[in-house]
Amino acid sequence: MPPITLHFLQASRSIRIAWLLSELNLDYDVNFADRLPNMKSPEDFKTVTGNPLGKAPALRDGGVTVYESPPMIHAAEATFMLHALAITYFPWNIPSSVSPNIRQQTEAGLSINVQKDLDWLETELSLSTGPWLCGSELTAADIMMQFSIDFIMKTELGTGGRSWPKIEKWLRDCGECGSYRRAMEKTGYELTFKLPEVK
Ligand SMILES: N[C@@H](CCC(=O)N[C@@H](CS)C(=O)NCC(=O)O)C(=O)O
Repeated sequence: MPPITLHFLQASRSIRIAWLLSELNLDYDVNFADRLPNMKSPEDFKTVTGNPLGKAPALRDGGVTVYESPPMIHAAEATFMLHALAITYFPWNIPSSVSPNIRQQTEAGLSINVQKDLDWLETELSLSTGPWLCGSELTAADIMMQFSIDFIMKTELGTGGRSWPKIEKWLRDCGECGSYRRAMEKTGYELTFKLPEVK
């Protein structure tokens, strides 16, 4: 039996990984799931994949499960920013005839993904062997992720008033990192992003 299992949700990004494995001539098993009528994946599929975000694809290689490819660098944009920006853009574009109640319900629905993402990052940081996302050394993953997380935390987009202590410590460490401070001094950068008032 091949040691690799691809958790494959139909009509999804899962095809990327099937293609990649195929291109690499790697043998693999496939755990298929069809989408539910609401286009979500079945609950048991989410449990089986081992992906705490409950998304596909996920790939198990021996004892290791990988999701988000390439991990963290891709996730900074394609997961964290995508989910947060949906909440940013929504009030800018919603017709003023839509009731406040519907607006609140929609924002609450969109916030679920942001909070799941932050829960995942909190877990990753608790599993790290050092202060950074991938252990004791600063990597591109930290540098990519820092802006996304700083943006979400400062604007409180979708955070629902919750706190994530490990993420907050990691953000402070990023802020105190010598190369970050040098980049700030050179560019005059500061993140002061005020979301416009909703009409
Ligand atoms: N950034 C992630 C996105 C994963 C993702 O959002 N997958 C969708 C399918 S394309 C999914 O699992 N949706 C089902 C659900 O949310 O229940 C990646 O590239 O792996």
